[in-house]
Amino acid sequence: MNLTYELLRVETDGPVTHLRLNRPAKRNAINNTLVREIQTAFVHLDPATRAVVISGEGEHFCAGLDLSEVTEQSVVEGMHHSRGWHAAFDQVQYGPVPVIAVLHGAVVGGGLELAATAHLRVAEPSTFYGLPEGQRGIFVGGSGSMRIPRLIGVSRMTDMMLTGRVFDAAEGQAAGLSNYLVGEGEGLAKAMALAHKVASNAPLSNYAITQALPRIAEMAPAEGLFVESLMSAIAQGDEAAKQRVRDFLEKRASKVGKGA
Ligand code: 1HE
Repeated sequence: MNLTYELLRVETDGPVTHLRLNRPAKRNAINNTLVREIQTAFVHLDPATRAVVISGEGEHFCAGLDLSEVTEQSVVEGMHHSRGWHAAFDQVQYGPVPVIAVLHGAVVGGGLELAATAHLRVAEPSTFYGLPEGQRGIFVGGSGSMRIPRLIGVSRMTDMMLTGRVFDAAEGQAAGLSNYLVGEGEGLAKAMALAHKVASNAPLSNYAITQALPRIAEMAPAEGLFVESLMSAIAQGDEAAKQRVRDFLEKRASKVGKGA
């Protein structure tokens, strides 16, 4: 399928698809076009894609919701608008492959909601995290209340929303907003390297990690353990798993180590 995008730049590097929010003049603020394009890109990922990297063009990752689109919205339109973001972001989190976000500059409001939807986050020192919804008189609507507390807890998110507290990159790393904190300008290279590493895993393992793990973590323990057994039996039954285990036993695979 030949898809063209107005506000997204899509590039491929072997098994890795790189999606770049491409609206730098508006700090990559997410308007209706961009949210639909994000959804479309994930629905129509090339079947050869094994991992996705998402980044932002310009000085900032993303300034959140395009505020120029909310002023004239009715209550019911607001509800549909929010549900539209949920549909798009669910497609990111529950799409076929792991997603790694590269963060720099502003990661605020809906931009933080998008970042929280990725499976891993790599931040540069310029990154700052904010949830200015409280100050704007609105509330998170792009899944932030569901996803952000799972990264940093309800208490920290409450502080960010009530007081407008902004976390810098180091505070975000300590709080769990980013998985990796790298040097300025090094985020994309790090994310691409991680994506290639992730892409070399057995696809079914990656699928279990991104799809089964977060669901099991939400289940009551007895149900979670049962689903874990199902998932592990399915994964180990796959030929890719059998080959990888044989490779280790026959000394062809790498050992576990810090440099691995
Ligand atoms: C925007 C937006 C936006 C920039 N909607 N137009 N998000 C916010 O409350 C964040 C609002 N933005 C900012 O605080 C700042 O723009 C930044 C810290 C992100 C960047 O500052 P700076 O100095 O680099 O850029 P700027 O000069 O403020 O903005 C450049 C242009 O982008 C300017 O437009 P211009 O036509 O005057 O050039 C800004 O108006 C425009 N712009 N951010 C619309 N967000 C699903 S619910 C999610 C709820 C939320 O996300 S609420 C949080 C919204």
